[in-house]
Amino acid sequence: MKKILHVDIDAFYASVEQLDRPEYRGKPVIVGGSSNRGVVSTCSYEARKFGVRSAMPVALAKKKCPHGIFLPPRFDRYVEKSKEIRRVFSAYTERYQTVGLDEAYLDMSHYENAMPAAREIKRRIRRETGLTCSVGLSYNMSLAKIASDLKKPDAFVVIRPEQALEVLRELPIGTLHGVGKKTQEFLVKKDIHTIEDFWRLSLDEAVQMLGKMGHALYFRARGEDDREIVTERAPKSSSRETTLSFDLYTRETIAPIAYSLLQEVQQDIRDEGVIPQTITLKIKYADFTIRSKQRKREYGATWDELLEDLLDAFDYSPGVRLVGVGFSNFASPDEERYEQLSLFSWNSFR
Ligand code: TTP
Ligand code: MG
Repeated sequence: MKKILHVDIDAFYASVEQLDRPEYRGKPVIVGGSSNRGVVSTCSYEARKFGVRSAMPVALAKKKCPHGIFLPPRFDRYVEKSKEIRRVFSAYTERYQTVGLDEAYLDMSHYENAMPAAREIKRRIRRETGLTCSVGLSYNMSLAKIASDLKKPDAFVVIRPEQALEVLRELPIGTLHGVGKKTQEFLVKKDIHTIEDFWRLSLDEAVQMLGKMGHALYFRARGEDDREIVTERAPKSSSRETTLSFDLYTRETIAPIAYSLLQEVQQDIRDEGVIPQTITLKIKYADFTIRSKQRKREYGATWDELLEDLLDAFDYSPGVRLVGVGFSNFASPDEERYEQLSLFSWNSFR
């Protein structure tokens, strides 16, 4: 049996702000705005009491929590803290898989008893980084993540094999990794609200309804997940493109398509846990000639801004039939280069 630990820092950006500015501790801190079109990145648990949430417009957050402390994100600092956290992980296992900056799965199977080691990791993160985290320990990735989320913040939750079904039974279907907002809405329309409701479906029905993901979810709903922790480097580039149903001739009509591709490809790289340094915009014209241009991640620039800049660099008047957005030049989060990367904003794709 595998032993998997999932670690997730509590209110990550907001906690870093409270760590660096002690006068903000115990107060509702809301991080967001500036480079991310005015949405909340995250907020401290004190702010959550007022109903503030990630991805909420900052304007709405101000209504809900007028006395909140609103701060712009400082991505450099979050990347720095993320490195410190990873340093703790690597003292316990070589096999860990990061997701974004504040989350990771650790393979602890080499421990006879993983509990004391897991407790120590949690304590050391607290002591060495000043941040609290929630951890979940179980026998696969899906359950470890569910465990770490059950009693946030500052939680330590173990799900043993014999407890899995009982824990899963009552959880909302959206708790399962792989059920996004759209899938959840779709399932709720079919009167499937909880994981127990999902158990009603046969494997065939789940696949018919949700395709390949239905297959994975059928098993995850039953506490089965055979995914392995991926430590090796993911692909060297990642891109998305779309062929248009008719030619477009202006920047204004092409920009929204490019932005939505950017969001998709950001989601892809987030799933892969890699940090790109170069963004490419590719345009195929009506006569099938292809042009592409790249921008390197500059200090302080967001991907949105770099894409904006790339969009300015093309002539659209010959007519465009395909648009592509790609990332390349990946740095492993463990490499030194990672330190130099100025930001890794998730706001645009959550
Ligand atoms: P999460 O781990 O999802 O959230 P969190 O750490 O702030 O809070 P908790 O885990 O205690 O529920 O995301 C980690 C960081 O990612 C978060 O601090 C800010 C960033 N983020 C965004 O920028 N936009 C978002 O929509 C979300 C969910 C997170
Ligand atoms: Mg977190």
